[in-house]
Amino acid sequence: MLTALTGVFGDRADAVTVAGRTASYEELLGAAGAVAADLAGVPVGAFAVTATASLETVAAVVGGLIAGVPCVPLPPDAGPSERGHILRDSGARLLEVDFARRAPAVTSASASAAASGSAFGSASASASVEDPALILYTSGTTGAPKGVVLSAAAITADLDALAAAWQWSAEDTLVHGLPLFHVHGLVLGVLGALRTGSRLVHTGRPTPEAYAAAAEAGGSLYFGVPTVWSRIAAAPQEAAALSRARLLVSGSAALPAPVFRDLERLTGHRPVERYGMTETLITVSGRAGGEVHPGAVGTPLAGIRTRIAAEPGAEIGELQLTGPTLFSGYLGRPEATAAAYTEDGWFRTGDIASVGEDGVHRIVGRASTDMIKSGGYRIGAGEIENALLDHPRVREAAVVGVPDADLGQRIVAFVVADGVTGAELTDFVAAHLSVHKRPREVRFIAAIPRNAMGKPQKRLLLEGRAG
Ligand code: MCA
Ligand code: AMP
Repeated sequence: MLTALTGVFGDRADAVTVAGRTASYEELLGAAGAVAADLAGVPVGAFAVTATASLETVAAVVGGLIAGVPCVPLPPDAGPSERGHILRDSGARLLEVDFARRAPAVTSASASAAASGSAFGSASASASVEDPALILYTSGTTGAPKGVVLSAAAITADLDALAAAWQWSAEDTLVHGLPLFHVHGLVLGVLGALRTGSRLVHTGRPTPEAYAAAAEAGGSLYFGVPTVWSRIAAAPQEAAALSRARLLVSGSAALPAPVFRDLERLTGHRPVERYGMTETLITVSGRAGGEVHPGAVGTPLAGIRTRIAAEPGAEIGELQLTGPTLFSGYLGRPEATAAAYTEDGWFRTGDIASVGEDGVHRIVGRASTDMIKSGGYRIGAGEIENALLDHPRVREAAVVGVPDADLGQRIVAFVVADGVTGAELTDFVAAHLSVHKRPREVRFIAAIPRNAMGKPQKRLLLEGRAG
């Protein structure tokens, strides 16, 4: 990985700013070198870091790349259940990072020299680009989150394809305020900046005010999930500041057409939408300087092939794809990995899509009601249901995603329980899992409607036809 960064390690004093703290590449590499030295001292299969929006998290990830040890970023607000699961499942050792501690031997020049030894840039001669670089935990429809193993090869293939699609270069200043434990904020938002050599300004939180302030300071390329963009579109003054930007990019969930149009009106920019998954990285995107349309996610990136698995006569169906950006598998779950592919080796996204004659892709829905996207976070209904069932007063639980103007979908929990309030159940989930996984609404019902197999009939719940 660091090889790719070689050309960009300059003497820029303001290379990376996170939540108001700025570091040069020299300082970042020094702190990352200290992390790498720690990792070299105690052989571990993977290490975890509490992925706050901070320079420490950036140093940890880069340190892992130098050492050739995969990093597991932990959501900082993860409660004991989620945190415990991730640490146990990955076997990762939790590392504390002190940004002030530097390994003096690691300078930009020496990192570049070390990097030239292997494509990964690892200090270890045996490391390969096919080795795991990151393990990101993400929800499935049932059960606890799975570790998605991403190699340096997949990450670099994706970042290079995105750089070409968005004309992203060292001339850019990338601005975003997304969490550093998912693909969007971490892979694109941190490693993308390091690979292209663009300055990075992470705003801490993705608020309209922070994005506008970064525009005044020279921000050119902006990332956001649709919730971020709709909040910006609702703040005309802040939105107007983004007219100085070069490119606005939206992803992680569908950008509503009215938000697209409001952004165009307020900023003068038609936002570029792109589509991806933790398991595949970003695979389809609009192009800088190309035509972009509301509701469309563009065309496949370089090296990606897509197909629609549709019933005969139908034009929409499951989007399936192949390419160099795909994950190496779910950690320790060969059956789940195998189940994610068709027999002829295409990855099943679970998203329903259509492709126009011009090759432009549109995502029209998801195959399963058990996968919820709220604020751009992917949340499995099963994980929330299990957390609710851990509460002693809850007898039954069924969780669905309901359309929401701000979050895209909001989590609604239908529960059979007594002697407990909705607010108490919300707090219970927020405390055991992550805060963003909490139900925004709890509805008490007499019984969960089930089919003959005992499976909850969630469509009835969504249609309000359950008592
Ligand atoms: C409220 N809070 C609570 C509770 N209620 N805390 C504990 N218990 C409760 N019952 C507090 C929280 O602590 C937080 O405090 C505050 O309420 C707001 O939290 P929340 O409502 O969750 O935040 P939000 O403002 O609604 O967040 C909107 C957001 C966020 C900023 C857009 O959803 C976000 O960052 N989304 C990005 C997700 C993302 O990056 N996804 C990419 C996945 P405090 O304010 O103090 O913290 S990667 C992907 O999808 C693929 C690859 C792709 O295509 O990109
Ligand atoms: P995650 O695993 O968090 O990376 O979530 C991946 C899912 O996010 C995909 O399977 C899609 O359902 C959704 N997604 C990502 N980008 C878009 C987009 N531009 N439009 C619609 N859905 C998207």
